[in-house]
Formats: sequence, structure tokens, C-alpha cells
Amino acid sequence: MRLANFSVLCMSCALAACAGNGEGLDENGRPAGEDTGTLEPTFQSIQAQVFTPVCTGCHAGAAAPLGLRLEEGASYALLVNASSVEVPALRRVQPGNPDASYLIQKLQGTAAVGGRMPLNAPPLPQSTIDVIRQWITDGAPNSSGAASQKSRIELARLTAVSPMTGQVAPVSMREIVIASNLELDTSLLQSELVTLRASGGDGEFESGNERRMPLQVSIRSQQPTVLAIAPGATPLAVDEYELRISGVEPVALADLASRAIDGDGDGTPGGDFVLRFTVEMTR
Ligand code: HEC
Ligand SMILES: [Ca+2]
Repeated sequence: MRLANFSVLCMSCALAACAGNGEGLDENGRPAGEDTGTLEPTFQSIQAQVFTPVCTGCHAGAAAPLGLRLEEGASYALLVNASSVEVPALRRVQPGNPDASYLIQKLQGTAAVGGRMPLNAPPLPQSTIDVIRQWITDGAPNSSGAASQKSRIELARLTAVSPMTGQVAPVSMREIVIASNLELDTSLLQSELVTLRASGGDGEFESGNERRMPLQVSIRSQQPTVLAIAPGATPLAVDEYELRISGVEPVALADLASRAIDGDGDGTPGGDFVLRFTVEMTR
């Protein structure tokens, strides 16, 4: 009895020492020594143990390569059902189909364009890639959402994932990505609900010379809702732009409980969501 206990204790001693001394990535592809638990095929787990520690050194903020931000709060909206920039025919994550998902091709080193990810670093272990594949096979759900529970207490708020507020976007910008914290009633989406205007060159949006741009809104994912808004005319002219999503009747975007979005973030339902950004020629 005593002997058996002793040997078990000793085993865990040895394992702990090993993890603490390791360099680089451990067997789950995360920095060794950061004890954050076992990698599971859920979005939350993959975010915490792969994207945040391994990828955000490059894939974060306005300078993220190919606009792919992998920080918490941005990554899901820019991965699931989003087209790859390098191979536009493929989605970065195609729910249910890991082989067709460009993310997996980039991690396995089989992508047609560019390098294997993480760039200039050891590849992720196959066991880690397999867990990410499993999450995609399972339909790539957003486990951090828990949208139905939240909606009883929280109001719907919107976040500009790409471009971010005040960001400078290139004339080649393909889409504006807006994420909600809840599932929204997307049956309400119609042409007066989402508007995109160019300032007319003066950076002012009430001077009468604004131009309204054609656009196409698609629902990229639900639970919580992510909207991808493609300008109808590309490349965009160099100018200041304003995207507006109405939270005010008669055409207000609302959650599944028919409460208008808290577009202006003042803590009460209602108010327009407004995103301003600059489009410039960039090299
Ligand atoms: C050292 C910087 C760096 C790191 C770290 C890095 N990437 Fe990248 N990533 C890039 C660059 C640069 C490109 C574009 C050039 C290329 O593909 O080689 C890119 C391209 C991509 C693309 C293609 C996007 C598209 O739309 O076509 C994906 C997917 C991607 N990275 C995922 C990841 C993931 C997941 C990680 C973490 C496991 C990661 N990257 C880590 C720099 C990095
Ligand atoms: Ca103007």
C-alpha cells in the first residue's frame, strides 16, 4: 500500500519537473511551463492554448497579416466561414470539413500559398492539429458564446472586428466584420438597417456631399451573430467612411427577445452602432 502510493507520488514529481524545465512548446503546442490544462476540441480551449500563446505575436491588431487577428474576441469572427485571402476559394474554417479549411492546411504545411504556421517557429504537434480538426469536424461551434444564457441578462452590443474603430484600411478592403455578444434576429436585416457612407472627401458626414455605398450583408455565423458587410464597389475610393447599423425604430436590429441592440453602448436598448474608419492607399 505504502509503496504503491510512494511510486505514484514520485511519478507526478518527475512529470512536474519535466514540464517546468521544458523549452519552447510542450506536447499540446503551447509554451511549456504555462499550466493551462489539457487542450480540448472547443473554441475556448483552442483560443487559450494555441491562438493566444502561439499566434498573437504576429496575428493581432491592425497590422495582423492578411487582416487575420487571432486575439480573443476577434478570432472566431475572422476564421469561421471567412474566405482565405491567399486562396479565396477556401474558407479559413469550413465547419464540418477540416481538410477544406485553410487554417488546417496552413498548420499542416499543405497550403498552396505562403509558409507553414506558426511562421518561423516549430510546427504544432500533430496531436494539437488533430484537436483543432476535431473542433471543425464537430461544426466549429463558438463555445465562448453561451448566447442563449447570456441573452436573459445582457443587452446586444456590437463590436467592430475589422476594420477596428479609427483604423486605416486599404482600398482593397473586402469586407467589414461586425460581431455581437448575442444571437440577433437576422430576419430584421434589410436595406435601411445597414448603411455605408463615404464622407465626400471632407471627413464630415453632415455636409450634404456624402455618398451612400451599395453593400451586401451576409450572416457569417450565429450564436453569437457575426455579420460580414461587403462594399458593392471595390476598390474603395480613398476617403473617410461611416458604417451605421440602426438601433432606432422603425428599422432597428434586435435580439431574439425583440429588444433593440444597445448600439451606442449606453446600457439601455436602442441607439445606432456607428463605425468610422479611413481608407488609404497602402503599399
Ligand atoms: C512570425 C509571425 C507569424 C506567426 C507566429 C503566425 N503567423 Fe500566420 N501568417 C503570418 C504571415 C506573414 C502570413 C502571410 C504569409 C504566409 O502565409 O506565409 C500568415 C498567414 C496565415 C494564414 C492565412 C490567412 C489567409 O487568409 O489566407 C493563416 C490561416 C494563419 N497565418 C494562421 C496562423 C496560426 C493559426 C498561427 C498560430 C499557430 C499563426 N498563423 C502564427 C505570420 C505569422
Ligand atoms: Ca461630407
